[in-house]
Amino acid sequence: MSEILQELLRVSEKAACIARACRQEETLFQLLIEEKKEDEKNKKFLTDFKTLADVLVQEVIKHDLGKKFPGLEKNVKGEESNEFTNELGEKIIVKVCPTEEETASLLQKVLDNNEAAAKTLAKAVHQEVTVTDEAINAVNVSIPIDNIAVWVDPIDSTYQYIQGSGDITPKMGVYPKGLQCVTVLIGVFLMDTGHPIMGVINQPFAVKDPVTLRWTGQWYWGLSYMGSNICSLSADNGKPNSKVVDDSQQSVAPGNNYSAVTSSAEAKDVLRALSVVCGENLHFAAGAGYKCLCVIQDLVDFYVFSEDTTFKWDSCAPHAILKSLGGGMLDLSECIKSANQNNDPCVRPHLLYNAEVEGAKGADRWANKGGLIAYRSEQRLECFMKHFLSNLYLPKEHH
Ligand code: 2IP
Ligand code: CA
Repeated sequence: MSEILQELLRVSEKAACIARACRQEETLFQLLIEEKKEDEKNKKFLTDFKTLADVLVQEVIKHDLGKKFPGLEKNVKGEESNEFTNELGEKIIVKVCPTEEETASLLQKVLDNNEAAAKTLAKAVHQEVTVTDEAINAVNVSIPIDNIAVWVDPIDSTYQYIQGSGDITPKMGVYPKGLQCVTVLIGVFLMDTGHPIMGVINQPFAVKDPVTLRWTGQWYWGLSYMGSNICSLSADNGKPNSKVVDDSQQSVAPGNNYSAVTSSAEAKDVLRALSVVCGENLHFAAGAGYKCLCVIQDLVDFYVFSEDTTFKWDSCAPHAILKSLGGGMLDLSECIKSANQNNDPCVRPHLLYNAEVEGAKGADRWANKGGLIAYRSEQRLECFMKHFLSNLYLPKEHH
């Protein structure tokens, strides 16, 4: 059994429990949706609860992984910093304390003295969470703990987490927005090569009980290391006949051959090319992690995004899972460049996780600068890229 994978899954579930608690416990939900006007803000306290929820979940993941694997916590990285300086210049460090009571009193300091909310949150932070996943018990791969680091996105798709509805109807299985688009992402990579090797995606709001209105989650994991490729989903996803497409038939008109998901923020020329190639099978969805999940679940063939607004913490976990299924995640701008230079298509520009963007500052140091394309099948990728690229640079229509 791979203890590390087991622990990643367990902490992802704890994170999901905290995420659910913040929406389902009334004292916390009120804080989550509350938008304070500038002059209502109490300057002595950290008033942005959504940032606190994010940071706290990240700290729980770091704390629990460090407890089980001492030293690993130093290599757990994410978007959030746990240091806050309020407008009075006081520094507050949000962390998991040794006891629930201590965590509650620390949280009370940053929660405008709201004792009830601090206690509820501390209870979620210190609760015992256990998970059972038969398939994970069968994984027998030893991972070099000294050479691994972890990218964490505690709550991806924060906007949907706060504003999202629980009653969105999916289109061909894909949720364009809503709570289903929220994910907890934990990805492990090798520090020396930057390659992703393990990932967990936890979807805290996967299914809503129509009677109790309570949510249950769903998790997905994958491991791809030294020739071992194991995933919580099988490579054919249990639907062996779901995608029988003969890519060699060039006469088949593009338009319903391929399917893709992208962001509503995608650039116009890319959208135009995607629409030509995918037709009605082009989807839009919120959340970088969720869009990857659509590829992992085989709801679409590709997630394509040309902008630089996804980050290492968004892609590391899904990338590892895609690798375990025989796919991957590439730098889109490098793919376009190498296609133009007629380079060997076998040498693919996989995203790496250990190197900063040169000259960038802040979060942008860890941006997926050249955009990305996520895929499950190498073969389909190759054919898709040909169609996509040939449509990307069509001369614009003259008026
Ligand atoms: C965001 C989130 C957004 C996504 C953006 C991510 O992370 O996943 O939904 O934009 O790239 O960085 P889009 O939905 O347009 O793809 P977070 O919510 O954690 O800031
Ligand atoms: Ca994110």
